[in-house]
Amino acid sequence: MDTALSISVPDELIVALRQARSITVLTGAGISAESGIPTFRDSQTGLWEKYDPHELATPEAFARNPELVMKWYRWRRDIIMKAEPNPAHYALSAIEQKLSDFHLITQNVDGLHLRAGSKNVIQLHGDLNKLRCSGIRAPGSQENASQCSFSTTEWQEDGIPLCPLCGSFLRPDVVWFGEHLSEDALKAALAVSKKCDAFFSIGTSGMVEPAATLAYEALRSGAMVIEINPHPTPLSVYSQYLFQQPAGQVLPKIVMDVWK
Ligand code: BV8
Repeated sequence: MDTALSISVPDELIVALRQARSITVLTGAGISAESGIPTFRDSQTGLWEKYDPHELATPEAFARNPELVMKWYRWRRDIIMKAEPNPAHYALSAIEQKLSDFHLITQNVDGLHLRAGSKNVIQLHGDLNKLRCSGIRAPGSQENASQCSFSTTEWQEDGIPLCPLCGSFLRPDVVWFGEHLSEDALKAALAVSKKCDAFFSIGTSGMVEPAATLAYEALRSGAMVIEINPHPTPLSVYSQYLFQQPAGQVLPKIVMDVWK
């Protein structure tokens, strides 16, 4: 049996979503799990088993051992390059085309929402497909090297790419732990979380700040919260609707029942 058909969308939710003026969605690593991309909290595999992502995704780790950090990101980027968007990504892209006031915020850096056709995506934590100047001097770079505005999507095969403008190391264009998010992105994410009638939290454990506060901002503003996650999270008790099945099965069913 098609597992998506075994998911039932309550009638009152169907009516509420059809009547919603504004819908906001926050996604986390779980929405890409069915594309074969390990989530942050999945145990890392192979070489990376002994590393905690929180240890590697920091400016200190990069300053201390840029080779290791770039190796890790190259490993993750290889997985992303081989991955394809899954039905959950496509379902969100379909909803965006049907609604005039729909906003997608993602914590993911894999770019799969864009590849699935979503246009208006707030990438809170950056984009792993891009590199930017780190401002960290490479041996022999100009003395007064400081972070410049260079960025590229060209990753060289190995080693640490250097900024062609100032000679500093290039780094992944993502937000590391301990780094501030882009003010504009966070402001936009907060605004659309506060103004929506319905807020979907999809595939996120809700452990990372400030992204985790967005659902509570929506709740405080009176929005209905719908969580899609096979496992319970701190948000589950506050969610009006819980779908504890994979997003790749739940979202296409919601699109079919609500917007077909
Ligand atoms: C910051 C990019 C200000 C890099 C990432 C309070 C105030 C200020 C800071 C903090 C604070 N509290 C804590 C902090 C520090 C820190 C933080 O939150 N730490 C955590 C660990 C406690 N926050 C920061 O540092 C942020 N910066 O606040 O700046 C500041 C600065 C300095 C000093 C003071 C203040 C920056 C955070 C951004 C970090 N960068 N990514 C990279 O990717 O390499 S975060 C990283 O974790 C990923 O983006 C990932 O998406 C994100 C969150 O994890 P999830 O997406 O939720 O993924 P996870 O694996 O946890 O869960 C997956 C879920 O999916 C599970 O629940 C699973 O059940 C579910 N699932 C599985 N399969 C499916 C599924 N769901 C649906 N369908 C399925 N098939």
